[in-house]
Amino acid sequence: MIQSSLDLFDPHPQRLARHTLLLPGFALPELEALLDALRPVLRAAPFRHMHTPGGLRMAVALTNCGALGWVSDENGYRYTPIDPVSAKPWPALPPLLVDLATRAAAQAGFDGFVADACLVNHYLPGTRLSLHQDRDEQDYGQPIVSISLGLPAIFLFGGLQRSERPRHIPLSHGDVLVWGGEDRLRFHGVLPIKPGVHPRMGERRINLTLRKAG
Ligand code: MD6
Ligand code: FE
Repeated sequence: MIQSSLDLFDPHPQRLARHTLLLPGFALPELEALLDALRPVLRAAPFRHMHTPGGLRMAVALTNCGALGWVSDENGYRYTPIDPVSAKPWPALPPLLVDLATRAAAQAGFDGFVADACLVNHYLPGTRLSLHQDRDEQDYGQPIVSISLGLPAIFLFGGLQRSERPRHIPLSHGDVLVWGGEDRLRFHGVLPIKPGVHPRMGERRINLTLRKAG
């Protein structure tokens, strides 16, 4: 069968699990505006390598914007209103990002999602993110909206037990993943990023996760 060429430009959402929806290319129409909005955020709160409570330096560099930002140090993981590096509030969440997340969440059946936190992860080739659960937010009834930019990644999509073998989900530049409900506490991670240079983003992958943390 010959695939309609239109499908290449308007791929269908893919339901990966009951409450997990992959929206291929969903962020692409607003990509340049999104990058414009991100630039001042990264100036005010540059990427940094945090440490796990056990003292290990995280391979992923990260920062935040929004009323709350996720931090990790010797005292544990938590959301804080203040960036410990600048000692100022995190930069504001760009309205464009809040709106994109609300629309993506609605497509997945989560109406009225309003993000108050955005964690920004930076990966170089070779960087990985080990299996974890996201459980520092107040209300697990709220979904997480994840936007992938730059180099492609293999997302590890596991189960509610760490021991469950994760599925491998390819994520590309502009893809948006929404998950919540019974999938909200699934273990997940990212395999080491393959070497490469993305035509728009260069030698990196950036992932934005929008959350309702407070
Ligand atoms: C990443 N993402 O894709 C890491 N967490 O770089 C996450 O850890 C994540 O994509 C919760 C929900 C969606 C995610
Ligand atoms: Fe996560």
